Amino acid sequence: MTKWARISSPAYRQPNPRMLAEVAAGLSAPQKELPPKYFYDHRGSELFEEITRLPEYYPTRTERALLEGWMPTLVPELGTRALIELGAGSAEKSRIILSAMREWGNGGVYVPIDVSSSFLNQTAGRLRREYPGLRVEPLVADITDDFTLPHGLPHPALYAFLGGTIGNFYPPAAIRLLRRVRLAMEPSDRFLMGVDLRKDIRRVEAAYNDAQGVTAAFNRNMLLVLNHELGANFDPATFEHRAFYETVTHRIEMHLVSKIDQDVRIPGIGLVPFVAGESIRTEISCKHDRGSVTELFAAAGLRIETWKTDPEALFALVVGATA
Ligand code: AVJ
Repeated sequence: MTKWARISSPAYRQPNPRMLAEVAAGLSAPQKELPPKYFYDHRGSELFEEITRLPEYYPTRTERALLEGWMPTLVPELGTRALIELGAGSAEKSRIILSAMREWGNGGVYVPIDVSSSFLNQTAGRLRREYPGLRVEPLVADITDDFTLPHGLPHPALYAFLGGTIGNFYPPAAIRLLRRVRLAMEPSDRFLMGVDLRKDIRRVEAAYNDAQGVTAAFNRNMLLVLNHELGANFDPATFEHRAFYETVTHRIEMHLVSKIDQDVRIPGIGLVPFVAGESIRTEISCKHDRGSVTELFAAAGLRIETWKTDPEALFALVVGATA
């Protein structure tokens, strides 16, 4: 096959075997489910950026204000020489930490890790121009999978997992991820995590049911990702966005609800039947408090060193150290 033929051939002709297996397993479960990482193709990443600017979506701007207030003192206190960021995306908030590293007078190393190579490489190029003294070493990896953290970085290193993305993980998976970070940490290293906090249900539900329908478009985009990557024939117009808070488990659940009885075809999987009203769970977003984070950390060999929230206690930034 020529190079050109390979480029013009649609993605689904060579489906990612891991994706195919995850989708097959998720759509054959009694409660159909898909991993939220499949929101983030280029369009999905754009839609998420749009979500972060919505008036209802408080997490991003709250976390940013916390970072702006704290990083200029925390980074010199820790003496941070390397920043390793899990799920970096557009690295918008990383700049706050990188600027503090530069102020503090150290060139340093930045390792942004993300599943989406498209956003990652764009970001890496831009950051190299903006921070000439910085070594930028992007890593394309799936942090929900067995990924390897880089070795040989200068210490103290700061591992960062921002945005409240830990909320996407069921507790056992969250603990596995935190353990992986813990194993890479030396005693002088720290872990900085953003967590969305438990609060008035109406406030949380509004953040996932915005008036402009951007979250609904973001949710439905996952079906387009499946169409493109696997050659599925989902019609997004036949699925409705639904997001609600589960009080027992303290989490938002996002679903796509089929409006009709239908069979969807996915090459390599077959026909996936839906009855009207049946849903696919596309995301959980767990909300935390200091107690629940203490438990997750303890299970991973970490302890909370510092816990900081905004005045309304909407969101927290946590610094973890090895226990
Ligand atoms: C990127 C996982 C933190 O859970 O709030 C936003 C994703 N989903 N609106 C979140 C999301 C719907 C977001 N995280």
